[in-house]
Amino acid sequence: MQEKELIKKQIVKKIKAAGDILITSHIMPDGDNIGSVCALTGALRLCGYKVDCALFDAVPEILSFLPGSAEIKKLSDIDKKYDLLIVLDSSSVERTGVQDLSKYSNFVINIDHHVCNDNFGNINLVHTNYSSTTQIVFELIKKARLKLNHDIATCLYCGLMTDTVGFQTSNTDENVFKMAAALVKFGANPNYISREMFQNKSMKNIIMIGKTLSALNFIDNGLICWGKVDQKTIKEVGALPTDCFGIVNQMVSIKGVEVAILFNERADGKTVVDFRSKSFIDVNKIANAFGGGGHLRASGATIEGELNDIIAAVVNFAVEHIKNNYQSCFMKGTNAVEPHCSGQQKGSKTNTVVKSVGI
Ligand SMILES: [Mn+2]
Repeated sequence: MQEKELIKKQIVKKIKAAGDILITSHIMPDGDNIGSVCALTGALRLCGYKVDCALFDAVPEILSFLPGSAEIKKLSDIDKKYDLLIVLDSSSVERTGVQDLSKYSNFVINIDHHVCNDNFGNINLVHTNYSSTTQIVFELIKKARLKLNHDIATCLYCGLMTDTVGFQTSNTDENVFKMAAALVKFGANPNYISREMFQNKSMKNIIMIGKTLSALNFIDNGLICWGKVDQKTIKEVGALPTDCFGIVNQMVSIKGVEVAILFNERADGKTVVDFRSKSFIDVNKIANAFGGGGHLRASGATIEGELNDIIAAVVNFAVEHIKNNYQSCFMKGTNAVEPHCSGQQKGSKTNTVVKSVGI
C-alpha cells in the first residue's frame, strides 16, 4: 500500500510538471473506459491543465450521454507529441489499438486494474483488487486535490457501476460503496445513469441476445455454458458490433453455470471470445492460453481462424483446464466429469465435446 501511495505521489508530480497531457484508453470502449477518460480529463481541465483525450475507436452511442464524451478525439487524428501520456484501463500497449505510444509522448503513465497488466508504462499504477479504473482515478483526483463536479461524478459513477455490473461483482467492497456515496453527494444520479446504461438497449441487441441464448450449449450439467454470435446471424439481423454486447453476462446468470464462454465472430475474420465466471474459476488463466486476459471473473481474447475451429479449441481447453485445476467442482455432481451435451454419446472423451454438439 505504501508503495502505491508513493507511485500516486510520483504521478501527481509528473502531471503538475507537464505542459500538455494526452489521455487514452483501450479499443472497444466500455463504461469504465469512457468514464475514467472523461473524469480525469474533466478534473484536470477544471484546474487549468492543458489536456486532450483520444481513443482508437469512436465512442459507442450508449456512452454518448457522459459529459465530455463528445470531446474525445480519434487517436489517428492526433499529430502532435505531448509531455505526458496517461493510459487508462488498458492491460497492454496493444489494447490501446496502436503499436507504438512513443509517437504521442516520451513518458507514459499506465493506470489500470487488470490482473494481466504488463506494466508497459514509465510509471505503473495497477490495482488488481480494484473494481474499476474509475476507482483509481477517483483516488488520484483526491490525491492531486483536483476539483469534482456533477459531470465528473457522473462519469466516475458510470465506470464504477458498469465494471461492477451494477454493484454485483466479487470486488464490490466497502470502498466501492463509499465512492458511490461520495459521487452521489457530488450530483451523480444512480437512477439516471443505470437507465442510460442498463435500460437503453437497441431492439437489435435484444434480438441478438434472444437468438444467442436460445441456442446455448451446456457441458458438465451446465457447469460450462458456451454460445456463438456468427456473421451469418449478424447479417440476417443487420446488427452492429455494439448490438452484440451484454450476452455473456446473461449466460453466466443461468442457475448452475459457473463459466460462460461467448464466441463473437467479427467481420474481419477474427473471433472475440468473452469469458465470465460466477464464483471460483479464474477465467483470466483460460483467456491467457489464447493470448488474452482481463480479470478473474471476466476476461477476453481475440483469436484468428475459422469460427468452429476456435470454438473447438477454446471449449476443449476450458474443459481440460477446469478438470485439471478444479477437481472439487467436478465431484459435486454424479458422473459429472463426462460432458453432458445434448445429443452427445455417453462416455465420449472431452476432446470430442464440441464436435458432438453439432456446430
Ligand atoms: Mn475496467
